[in-house]
Amino acid sequence: MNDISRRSVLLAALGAAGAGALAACASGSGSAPTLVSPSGPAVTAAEKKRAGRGTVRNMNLTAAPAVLDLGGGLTAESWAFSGQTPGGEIRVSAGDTLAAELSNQLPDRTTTSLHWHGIALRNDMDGAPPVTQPAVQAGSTFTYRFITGTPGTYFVHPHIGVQLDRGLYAPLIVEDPDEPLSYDDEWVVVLDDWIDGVTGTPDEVYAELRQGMGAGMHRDGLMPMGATSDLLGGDAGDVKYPYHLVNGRIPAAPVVHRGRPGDRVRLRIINAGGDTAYRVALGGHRMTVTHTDGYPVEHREVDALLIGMGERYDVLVTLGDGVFPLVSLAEGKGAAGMALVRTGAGSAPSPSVRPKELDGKIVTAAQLRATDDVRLTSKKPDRVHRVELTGGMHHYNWAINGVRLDMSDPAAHPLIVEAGERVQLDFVNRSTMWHPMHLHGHTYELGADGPRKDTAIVLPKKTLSVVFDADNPGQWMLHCHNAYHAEAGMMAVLGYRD
Ligand SMILES: [Cu+2]
Repeated sequence: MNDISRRSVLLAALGAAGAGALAACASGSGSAPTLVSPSGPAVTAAEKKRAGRGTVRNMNLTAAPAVLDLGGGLTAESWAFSGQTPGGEIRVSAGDTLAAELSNQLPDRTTTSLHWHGIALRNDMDGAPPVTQPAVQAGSTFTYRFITGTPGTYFVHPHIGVQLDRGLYAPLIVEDPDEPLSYDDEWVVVLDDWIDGVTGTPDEVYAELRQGMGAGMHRDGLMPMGATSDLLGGDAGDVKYPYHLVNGRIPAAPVVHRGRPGDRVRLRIINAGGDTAYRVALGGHRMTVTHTDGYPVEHREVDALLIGMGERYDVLVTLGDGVFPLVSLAEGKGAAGMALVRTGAGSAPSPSVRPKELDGKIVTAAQLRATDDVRLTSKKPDRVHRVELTGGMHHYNWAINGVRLDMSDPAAHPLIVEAGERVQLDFVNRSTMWHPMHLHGHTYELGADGPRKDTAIVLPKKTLSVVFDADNPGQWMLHCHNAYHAEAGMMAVLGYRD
């Protein structure tokens, strides 16, 4: 079958019978082996093994156009869940069954999905069309139903195009019924880089980027050369955002967290940005890092964190007396977002404040260690995949192992694993830019005893090795969490052999 007719067959199969049909069709395409079907018996069996508590938590998320109030009189026409960004916090207990109905009210026949970022859930609820399900059509609904597993800090966002860079995201907190940490209060902090409805849409930004640097990146929306960061090993990002938000607000009209002096607060910090790593500090405070990407780490005191797109960090702080800025510096880009903590009298700091902690002790994931209870047993890997991160700005041809993912046939070049294997992925960054590499459905371990994570920064020209146990059968996306790099093709399918 030639490429074009094979594609039409695949698309027809998708439309007719969904992801199962796609898997069956892809398996007949010659060199590619047969993969576990996202809705097949192996996936059902894995879900049965999950320790569900029987409690079902029903909720609705409506993806629709919204005029968002970003504060200070600034509004932006965008797309959001239930009219606000971030969308309303989703909070469940580990073992609850989450039943979330997505209603797609987006304009212009835009399809969408919900991806439960970081959750090791059943494959057919992972929300990554066309691999795990057909895209949810405009005007229709789809109910995601799955048992939530490991407690921690997660978020939900669409997995289509560059929709992540709209206002379509919401925090997802899975509480531990036997929470070992003690604290007085919690504060969920969602960071985002904002352009939609201000100087252009994310789709317009992507169209410009796709022309490559050769065509000249003249538009205001694009990052001129010179966004560099030592922490990120050079080039910091592709897009110049007019605003950086903390919990949906600009620094001139910040969200305020109120507490009492001496309160011990757990901050759950989520980077929902499209193209920005943030350096985060709370003025006048040190932070104790307790978790990253939902999993506990040996506690470390830091002044500031570096958090790439898709990463999450939990920290504990003991609040001082007064008013303090929580600043999210757009790493290498100069601008920043801000929120405030208020425990007493005092005037708010200037929106352009840069607390000295931003230049203090910064701990990155590479320096953290998993706690004993979540560290993987040491074991020789059964399989090693070399995952080269390739491409560049000139042709905007971001890829994995030189192959840009073709969404009309995503499983054409899968990275194969088998259930029960210990798998090692060697991320070899051959490009001159950093990439936050995200694996769906699993939480890998960095190096021999590093933190458990699902998204990790791979610096330019460096190699990062991660290991995981292949214990969640299906077809899982492995990709850069830069929304524009992923859309350009820096994405692959990691598939379990059937
Ligand atoms: Cu990337």
